Amino acid sequence: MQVPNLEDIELIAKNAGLDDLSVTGVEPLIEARLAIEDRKRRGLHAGMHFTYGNPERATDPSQLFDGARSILVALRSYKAPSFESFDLWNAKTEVSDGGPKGLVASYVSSDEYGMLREGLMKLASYLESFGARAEVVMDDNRLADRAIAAKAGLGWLGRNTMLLHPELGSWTVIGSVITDMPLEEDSKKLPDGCGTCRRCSVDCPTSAIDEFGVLDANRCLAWLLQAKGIFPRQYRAALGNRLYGCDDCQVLCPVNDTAIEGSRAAVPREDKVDIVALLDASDEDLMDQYGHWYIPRRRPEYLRRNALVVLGNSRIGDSPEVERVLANCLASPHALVRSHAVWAVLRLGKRHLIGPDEIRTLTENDDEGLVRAELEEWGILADPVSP
Ligand code: B12
Ligand code: SF4
Ligand code: SF4
Repeated sequence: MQVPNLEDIELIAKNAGLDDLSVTGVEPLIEARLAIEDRKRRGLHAGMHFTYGNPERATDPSQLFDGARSILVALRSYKAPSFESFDLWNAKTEVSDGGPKGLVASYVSSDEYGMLREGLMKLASYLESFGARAEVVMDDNRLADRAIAAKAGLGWLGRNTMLLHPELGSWTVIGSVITDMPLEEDSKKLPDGCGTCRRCSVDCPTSAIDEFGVLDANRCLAWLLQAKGIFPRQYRAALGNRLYGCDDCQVLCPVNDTAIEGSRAAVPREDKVDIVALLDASDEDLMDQYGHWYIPRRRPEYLRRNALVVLGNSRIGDSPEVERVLANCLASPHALVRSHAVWAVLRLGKRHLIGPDEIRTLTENDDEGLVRAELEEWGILADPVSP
């Protein structure tokens, strides 16, 4: 099989919006496997599946297909959020003239995964034109992306667990093309560049990073926004205005201070969401607008759950619009939504929205006792009708 030279591959990658690329082999990622198993054993994965579902497979790229020999690992750099949109140490929802806004993490504020996939597909087609087999794998349970990128020498794994590229920083998404083509390896493992810095550990709003490179997903806001069930009460205030994802441990990272921007920008999407409009939207509209997010069980009530926590954190005073949507949420058919509406109402000091009639209807169809538990937390009698 004829093998193309790396310069040509790099040029195609660059033109396809990929900002760095390296070639590595398919040997197993032993340290990564041990790391995943360790997090699992300690319960730090918070029940997530992803690479934790089958650590052995996720860290053995040779299993991707019979005959796989080389991996092109690519990074796509995306735009860092503007510093002004952050209120890092004082969690509170931004309240502007247009009402409270929820913040969307930068990697989804434009279609970065779409652009990454497109770029990787172009690389795969190029290899296929030489008669090779080539498959794209990105953000997939079958491969630990950061570990393969670190092995390919595209950066080091930082204290915050991100892959830190010496020039692009951590504002990158990672993907690979696996091929049976015998490409020459050009990777060289980079040394740790974090040194004695501990900023991400110190400033994470929920102290989710204690040990170097170990994330406790039970505390990580990025995960809690995607997890099923109630949003844990102890982390609601810390959520501040984050509606989807969390960028704090990157915004604070000094390596990102000098990060250069990628070559091709993706089409921007929303980076701030109007919370009142979200809570007013129908199920259908919510899924149309935010269906590209990871939403537990694909159920729109989880978007409302998260939006209600954000709303509760806003310091909005008198606002008929806000009171109207809160009253609607208190009457939601979903106990999950009602329980978070109770929290938001009481956190905003709007106790008058919960009268005796509301208490009665709130606790109906509350099989798991979610609303009752919330009312009890606030010292409100949950069941005035029972004997
Ligand atoms: C599960 C997951 C999450 C979980 C858990 C994250 C975590 N830190 O584990 C949650 C939902 C919290 C999450 C959040 C985010 N995620 Co995420 N996530 C993933 C996913 C699907 C799997 C990650 C994984 O395997 N975790 C398992 C743990 C144990 O891995 P780890 O902590 O990274 O540890 C690795 C290293 O320690 C390594 N290792 C340890 N020792 C050694 C030694 C050597 C020599 C080597 C080579 C490796 C190695 O082994 C481990 C396994 O890779 C990947 C996609 C994928 N398929 O890989 C994206 C991914 C990691 N996420 C990504 C992003 C962008 C994010 C967010 C920034 C999104 C946001 N803004 O909200 C946050 C960042 C939070 C953070 N600090 O991690 C990017 C990261 C890009 C980058 N430059 O690092 C990825 C790679 C997706 C992608 N394809 O681009 N994510
Ligand atoms: S994503 Fe946010 S909550 Fe998670 S570790 Fe980073 S700073 Fe902490
Ligand atoms: S904030 Fe400091 S310790 Fe954390 S990842 Fe960045 S350089 Fe490393």
